Amino acid sequence: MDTIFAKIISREVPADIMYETDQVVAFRDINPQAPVHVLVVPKKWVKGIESATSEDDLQSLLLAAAEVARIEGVERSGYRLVINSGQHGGQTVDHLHVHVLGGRPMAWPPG
Ligand code: DGP
Repeated sequence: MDTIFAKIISREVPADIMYETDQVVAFRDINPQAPVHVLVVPKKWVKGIESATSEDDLQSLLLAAAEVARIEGVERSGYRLVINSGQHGGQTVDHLHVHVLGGRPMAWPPG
């Protein structure tokens, strides 16, 4: 499915890509909610975590998110990984992605 993230992966739409592997692309969120706010996106389209299967490489996705946190220098101070799913989850782009949020304390529970 051709979402905005597919266009970022194919470089049709510019983004601040700060990390890439054969499996994922990571780029800065256009509307950052924290000093560090990076989206980690699988190159292979998956609509969301609710439709992911064991065929999808979720391990690479999560390990890439942890690597992004390391690169951004928030590993020691701490950070949050978020996957929004569906309407109540606040998902606005139908292409699975992990938010890496850091650089400030995070509230719990989320609003
Ligand atoms: P979610 O609500 O979990 O589906 O998050 C989607 C995020 O994608 C949201 O925080 C804003 C971000 N976003 C949407 N369009 C673009 C874009 O064109 N470029 C970048 N860098 N981020 C985008």
